[in-house]
Amino acid sequence: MSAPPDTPATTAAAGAAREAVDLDDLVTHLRERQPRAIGRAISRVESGGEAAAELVRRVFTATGRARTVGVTGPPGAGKSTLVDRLAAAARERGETVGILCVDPTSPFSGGALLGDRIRMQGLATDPGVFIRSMATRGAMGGLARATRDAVDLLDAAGFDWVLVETVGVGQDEVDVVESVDTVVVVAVPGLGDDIQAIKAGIMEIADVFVLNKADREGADRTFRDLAMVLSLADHDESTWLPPIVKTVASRGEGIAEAGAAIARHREWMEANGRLAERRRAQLRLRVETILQERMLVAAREDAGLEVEVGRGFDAGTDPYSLADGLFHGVVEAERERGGKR
Ligand SMILES: Nc1nc2c(ncn2[C@@H]2O[C@H](COP(=O)(O)OP(=O)(O)O)[C@@H](O)[C@H]2O)c(=O)[nH]1
Ligand SMILES: [Mg+2]
Repeated sequence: MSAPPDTPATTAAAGAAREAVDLDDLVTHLRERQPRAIGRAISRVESGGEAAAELVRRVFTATGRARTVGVTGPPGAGKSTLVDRLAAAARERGETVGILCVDPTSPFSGGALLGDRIRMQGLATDPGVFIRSMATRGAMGGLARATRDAVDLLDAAGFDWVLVETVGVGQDEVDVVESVDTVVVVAVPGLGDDIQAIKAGIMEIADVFVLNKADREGADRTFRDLAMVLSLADHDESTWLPPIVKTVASRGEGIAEAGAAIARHREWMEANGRLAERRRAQLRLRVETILQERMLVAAREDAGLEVEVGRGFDAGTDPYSLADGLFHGVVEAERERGGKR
């Protein structure tokens, strides 16, 4: 167009063009598995909004190839140690590994600890391994959304494995582990009453149990207790019975067996059409999360949520009527925009 060089319109257009080039570069370098680009891309999905959406849209067709594994369990169970060993084993087979560490209770220590340990084994300088701690800032549910997006990024970057370590088990962690193909639950000996908690909360999501710290007293007993609880669950030929694998992750014992159990689960899922089923459920969950996040943002930005709530409070309006009004406000604003943001 013929606008003078320094009008806001041309500045904005130039900015948008620069953005597009930046995004092209970012995607290209991400696909080349350049660590800096991967790091920047993950920061983008962490910040959420349109920046995250744009990036995921761009890489999505390149996803679906990586084997994704969630590792969850109580703090100190040995999740990081196990992830580290599984990564090292994969590297020995010549496979690449992307690792995400999600610990809402401690934004730094988890990743730092993991980083230190990997560094000790010399994996830190290995271009076949990428490690990242997910930041916890952002809205409720934002961490789970960002983690799912980050799994896509590592998948698109071409890592053979994406391992997600989460400290369990709150809803955020359940959401996170629901976004992987195989969920590994790490237990330790001497759980006692915790077996009940495992039974209640996490039994349903475990595909493989790892009984770590098998060098500790009471390992056999906990193994039997776990097996008992598992045998009580409904089970026939059409369901997967989660295996229990004993490991001493700190000494590298049982790692091959744990890796084999993970591989077996994945093969079973593929052979039974369960992988597609699970991924479809995951897609639905993601869409729902995005819709929730979007609706809230739109209600705040386009329908004046804050002001309306203030008015409603003074007038004694009930919450349903307020939500109705805001919902209509969002729909109205969307129509005026013609569906364009
Ligand atoms: N005795 C014993 N200690 C272990 C084992 N695996 C890990 N640890 C130690 O347990 C501590 C916690 O491990 P970490 O991997 O950080 O646990 P996370 O919090 O679940 O990630 C560390 O000091 C590890 O060295 C094991 O199999 N046996
Ligand atoms: Mg850890």
